[in-house]
Amino acid sequence: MFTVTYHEGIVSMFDTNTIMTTDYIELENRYGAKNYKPLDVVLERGEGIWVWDVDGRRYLDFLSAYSAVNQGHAHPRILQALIDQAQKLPLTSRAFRNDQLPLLAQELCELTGYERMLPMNTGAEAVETALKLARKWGYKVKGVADGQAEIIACTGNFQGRTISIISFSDEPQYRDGFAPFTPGFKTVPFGDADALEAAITPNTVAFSVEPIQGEGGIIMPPAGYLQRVREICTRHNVLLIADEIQTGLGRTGKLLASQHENIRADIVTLGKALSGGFYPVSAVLADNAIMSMFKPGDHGSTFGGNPLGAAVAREALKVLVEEDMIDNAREQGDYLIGRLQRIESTHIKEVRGRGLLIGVELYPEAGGARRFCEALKDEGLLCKETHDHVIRFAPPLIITRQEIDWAIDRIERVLMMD
Ligand code: IF1
Repeated sequence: MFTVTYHEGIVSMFDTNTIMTTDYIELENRYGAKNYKPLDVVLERGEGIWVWDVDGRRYLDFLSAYSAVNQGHAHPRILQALIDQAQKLPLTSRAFRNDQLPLLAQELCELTGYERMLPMNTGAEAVETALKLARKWGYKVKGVADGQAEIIACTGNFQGRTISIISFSDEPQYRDGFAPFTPGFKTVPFGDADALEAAITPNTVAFSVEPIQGEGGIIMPPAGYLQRVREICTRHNVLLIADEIQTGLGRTGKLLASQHENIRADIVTLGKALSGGFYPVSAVLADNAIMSMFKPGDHGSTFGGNPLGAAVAREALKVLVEEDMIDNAREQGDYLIGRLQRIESTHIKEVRGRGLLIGVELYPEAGGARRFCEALKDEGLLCKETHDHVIRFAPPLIITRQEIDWAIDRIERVLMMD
């Protein structure tokens, strides 16, 4: 039975000492917008690669909150940075300066080799910032007629959910019911450098690409693609925007996925693990020639660059480097991909990925990836399907070989089921 208890005027229908998974699911179904179809697991605690649900069951997190907890859940050093700063000064707005943003700016620029950074909050805001930066550069530097700037993106992209970003999405569900769309975008097939070159016009100001397409299904580019894209953009005076919000910060075994092909984008967007999963922090990186397009008042955000987020991001970057998580992602990712490739399941069409960003594509006859994710949940491993037939495996970058072996035993058992 329910007991009605009041907490500062908020009526809770449940006694939170006896509430169970099904109660939480019922509440969320009753009061929450249905904009997701999550697995029916209700989590209440996380530590490292492990999370626990309200019934005390432990799971290995193989999604890492879509690569936002590369450093592992509740990393103690980042937690302490959050607590320390929260007790001092969480927010100033950019009307005033604070003592954390300048240090994050220096540390992030020195780590990535870019001259300037612009702090935002969500990944989508960073992508929108990059688009605005590219358009303004197009008008002020390249000389594109006002209002004529074109930006090229790739089919199969996922770079956020704002109306301008879905304006270049080719996923019907992400667009359905949200027209009219922002003009000035076109798409070319991901991986096809010739198609990119053919699509460039004198009004093209930028090409925006994920080095590996995440939500598109962990789609790897052909070898040399990013190098050809870099050469084409340079030759046509088109800015190369690399969306590293999911692939960056060690996920693929290098600081930035672009580094696997030794290319340097003109603009880079970061997010997710930039805060270790504690707080929305995103950033746009560029050199002075591009970032100087923004004059005071051109662009901003209430929370962008706030001291709490900056303090958290500083520590998140420090632990990523000091605890050697990037090399571990490469080493353990190679091991995990190798183990997955040796699973002799008739369901598996392809195992692909780099570092700890891995997709296992199933044949359509397998009946869709969701049921395998449900079965893996029951085995104590949390992961998420993407685009029906791909299971995404993306554990925190701190995972050990022994923990991968624990996971593989369960993945193999589930993928061998009918
Ligand atoms: C959802 C996945 C989806 C991103 C890249 C920008 C953003 C994302 C490469 C925007 C965000 C999240 C959004 C979340 C699910 C997840 C996701 F790819 F990571 F799995 F959807 F594609 N660029 N990806 O991956 O960042 O505004 O969310 O901070 O919207 O369902 P955001």
